[in-house]
Amino acid sequence: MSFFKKLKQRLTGSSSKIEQGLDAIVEDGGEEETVAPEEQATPAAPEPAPEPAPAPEQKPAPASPTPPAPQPATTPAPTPTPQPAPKPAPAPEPPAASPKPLEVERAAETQPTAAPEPARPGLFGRLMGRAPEKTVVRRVLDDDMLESLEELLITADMGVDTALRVTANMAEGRFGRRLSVDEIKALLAAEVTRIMEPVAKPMPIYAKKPQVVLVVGVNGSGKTTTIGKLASQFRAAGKSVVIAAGDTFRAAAVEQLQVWGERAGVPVMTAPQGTDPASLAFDAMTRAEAEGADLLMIDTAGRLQNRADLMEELSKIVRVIRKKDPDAPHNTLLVLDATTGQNALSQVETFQKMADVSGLVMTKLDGTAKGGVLVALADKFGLPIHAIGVGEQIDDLAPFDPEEFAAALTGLETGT
Ligand SMILES: Nc1nc2c(ncn2[C@@H]2O[C@H](COP(=O)(O)OP(=O)(O)O)[C@@H](O)[C@H]2O)c(=O)[nH]1
Ligand SMILES: [Mg+2]
Repeated sequence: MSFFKKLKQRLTGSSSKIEQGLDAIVEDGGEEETVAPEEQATPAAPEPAPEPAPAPEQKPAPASPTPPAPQPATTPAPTPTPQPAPKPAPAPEPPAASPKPLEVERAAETQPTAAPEPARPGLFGRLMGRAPEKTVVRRVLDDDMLESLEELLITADMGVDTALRVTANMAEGRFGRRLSVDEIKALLAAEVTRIMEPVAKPMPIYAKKPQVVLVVGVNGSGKTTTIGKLASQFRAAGKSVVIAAGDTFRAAAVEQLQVWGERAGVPVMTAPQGTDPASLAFDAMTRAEAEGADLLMIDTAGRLQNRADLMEELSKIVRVIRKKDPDAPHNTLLVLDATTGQNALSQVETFQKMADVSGLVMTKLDGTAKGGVLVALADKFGLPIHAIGVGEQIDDLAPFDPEEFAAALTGLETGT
């Protein structure tokens, strides 16, 4: 099964919420119209969109509001541009320039030719004795409808600011026009894609050995699982990996990581419960260097209840591994649980204060109705989204694809 189908199936929570909401909005105050025969051929054709929304209140594109990702400054020469990123094991090269037919986007870039005037052509069709006519419900895009759309996006966890910006851009140049549910979906998907595209970046891989990947996040967000999945993907890509079970606080966490290590075929360095994770990280670094490993992934505890302790723990790990490599960690991944919704935003803020977060992994996008939070995160922080988790199995981690995500989130039929 293609990953897109899987994502779509699993994002049902989010997409059905938006779909049902849109149905209700258009139904409320919409009118049935006959679909022109030429329109019937392309049912989901979006209204021609204006040029890439000039949106005056747009934030300066959040390219990187934080200190630029910890690009290893000197030693580890980044590999040539097309980063051989973590890929799902069996998956074919994710097409860099995604050649998927994305009518939505193309439409958004082309100037409106002539707005498809709905209504009338039905009569023509009937006069010509054409096939049975189809109808579609369209509603005039006015203030009321915009407000309803804003509310819907807020309930889908996009957050107020992002929801307002998205709806404003959707309305740009279309105020007073009649829109169907499919047309709104296409507009929404195009807008979401536009916001997400700049942040969809696989985790950069450097020539430096070992490349140290520190994984942080609150308890239960999916750090250990994500490390297992990533390790498996790196292994499949021919990389040698060492894992450090740095969550020494809970014995169960170490066992869990050992299981993942076995599944992924990757050695896991452990230390007795209660050991200083920094000394474990140091030992793991020594081993990874001695073995010439490509990657060292360090798991951490996520006890936010005691923020000062956690902060101290993380900074000590960083201090210690920097004794061996001043540029480490080369990546600091923040793992977020999509089901926490808007709370993910405050987690980013908190962890940015504690660590030099270089990228995000969003887990548990399967079966949550809060997938919209990813749009809010991209809009607000602009941190790269390296991968998304859509299940508990080892291959349930995928690169983040904005178009697929937008289609899955909005329930847009793409014919893929
Ligand atoms: N459905 C689903 N469950 C996940 C995903 N990622 C992790 N989990 C589950 O979330 C729970 C917590 O994960 P864990 O890796 O232990 O989180 P940690 O405390 O941050 O290390 C476990 O039951 C995982 O199986 C995901 O993408 N989808
Ligand atoms: Mg864990």
